[in-house]
Amino acid sequence: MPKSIAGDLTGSGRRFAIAATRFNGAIVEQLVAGALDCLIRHGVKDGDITVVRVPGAWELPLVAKALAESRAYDAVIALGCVIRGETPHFDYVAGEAAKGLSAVALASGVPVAFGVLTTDTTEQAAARAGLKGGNKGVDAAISAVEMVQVLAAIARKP
Ligand code: INI
Repeated sequence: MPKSIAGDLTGSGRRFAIAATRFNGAIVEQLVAGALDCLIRHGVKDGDITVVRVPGAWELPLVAKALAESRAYDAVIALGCVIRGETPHFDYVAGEAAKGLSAVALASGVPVAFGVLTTDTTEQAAARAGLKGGNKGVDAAISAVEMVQVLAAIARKP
């Protein structure tokens, strides 16, 4: 019988930092609302959540690094929105945000959830921020909770 390790979706007693961009703020605030609601519904206390605003997606990795290295949080949730139609440097901003956030998680050992929408249009972004059902902030928050738990389970059962 193979051994199995899985993280449950219990967030109680855990601390989370949300880094959210001001750029495309109307959409990103919907992601923040979704992430907060999700964390609370999974048992995280209000006071165990910190929301940090950053200018844009480009800045997310550096702030995620500072949050992860502070060791004050069990996971970081990065939320943002990069829309291709609105920027000729879409690929740089979106690509570097993704690469940087991944690098922070690997270097720090602290889970960093990728809740950055990368879409062609504002309509697509709004749809993924709750307008049509799905909300990337919720997805990122639940991934963060699961990652905290799966890493804790691995540490308990080497
Ligand atoms: N930042 C975003 O978060 N989303 C975008 O779509 C975007 N566009 O369109 O350019 C964007 N640019 C700003 C960038 O993230 C930095 O804040 C800026 O370059 C200053 O460093």
